[in-house]
Amino acid sequence: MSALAAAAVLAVGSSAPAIAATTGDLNNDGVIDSFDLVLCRKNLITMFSGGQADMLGDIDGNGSIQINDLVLLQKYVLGSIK
Ligand SMILES: [Ca+2]
Ligand SMILES: [Ca+2]
Repeated sequence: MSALAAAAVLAVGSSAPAIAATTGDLNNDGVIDSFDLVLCRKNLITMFSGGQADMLGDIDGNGSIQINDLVLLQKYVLGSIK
């Protein structure tokens, strides 16, 4: 299983159903594609301006969203890495 396919399960409260989220699938539509790439770029810009970025874009899992996460996501979407 690749790092991009690793799933993170977020539980919101004890009575709420768990929401499964996949690293790299920023719009949570079940596929990792160019739309996620656009969102990752947008999150990078938002983070640079002091906003809170969506951590699903933290592809390498180092705790922050940086340009290398965007590069990894782009390589995955283009098929050069799995
Ligand atoms: Ca997606
Ligand atoms: Ca990262």
